[in-house]
Amino acid sequence: MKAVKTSPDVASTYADQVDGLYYYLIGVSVFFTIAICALIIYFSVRYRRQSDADRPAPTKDGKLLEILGSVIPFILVMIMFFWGAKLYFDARMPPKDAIEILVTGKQWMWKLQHPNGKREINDLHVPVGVPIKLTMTSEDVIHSFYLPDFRKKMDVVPGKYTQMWFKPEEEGAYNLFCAEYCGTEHSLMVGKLYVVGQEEYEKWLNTRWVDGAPMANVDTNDPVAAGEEIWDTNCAAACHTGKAGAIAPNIVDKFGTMRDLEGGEQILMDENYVRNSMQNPNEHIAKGYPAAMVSFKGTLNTTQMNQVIAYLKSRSTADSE
Ligand SMILES: [Cu+2]
Repeated sequence: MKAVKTSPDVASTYADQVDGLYYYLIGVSVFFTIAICALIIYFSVRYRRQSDADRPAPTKDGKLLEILGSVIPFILVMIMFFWGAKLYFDARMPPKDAIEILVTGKQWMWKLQHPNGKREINDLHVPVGVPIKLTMTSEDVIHSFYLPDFRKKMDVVPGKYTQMWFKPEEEGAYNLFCAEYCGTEHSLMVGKLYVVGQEEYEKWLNTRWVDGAPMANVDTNDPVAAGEEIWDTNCAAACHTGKAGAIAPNIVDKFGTMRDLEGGEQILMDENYVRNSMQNPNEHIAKGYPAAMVSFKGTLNTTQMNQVIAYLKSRSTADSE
């Protein structure tokens, strides 16, 4: 008989941990559901009107019962809380040595870009044993990047960046889904994650040819160089110069640092801050400078904004994150 599959394959130790918590939740729920149902049935038979069971006066003082009735559920739910919180924090904090891959969701495909600029559509190649950080955004509606075998899922939202990470531990091909209904062809917004050996990944990353045949959907375009060009041609180099009398602060090497704002607040210069500043420059005004920047909303597309961010990251002198 074919075994019934109760969950997707397990592709990482994190997936095992999520399953552990999941089974704990199911176990607690099933235990109490059965216990409560069984007691309801037992009591309704035992103490039915016609039965001659003992019916002593109600207990007024049940301290032990009260303490057990509070402490046991408290312990059970605190286990859920701390276990869940630990897994949540693990999932939210990518390791520093992670390879960063840019993900753009679009009706109805996944566009992916590797650190050297190599691009793929709906396929994602990653090396085994190395943490992979995904920095994700959408060109249209909300999508959700879902790797069921890794028990990792994160919304991909237009106008901002979200992140998720995973560590592939075994070579193989895994499913990649969009898990947020995003239009008529949502169900076709699927892809494959290919976990390959380190050497194979390097080779794959640095060649446009595999087995003598050109690979589909491959396009290399160095995002840092492209970002620098955009930076230089869009007044950024003339405004954010750092020279005396400049109308904007010199931020070219400041990615990952805290920036002072008018009004005394500080803000971290991260992907979301840079992107938001390009689109809504007057939302956060740098301390000591006029609100003089123009918006690049509609002028720069998602890819170009990603390139500008890649350039600023490459120039950063901060110990990033
Ligand atoms: Cu989608």
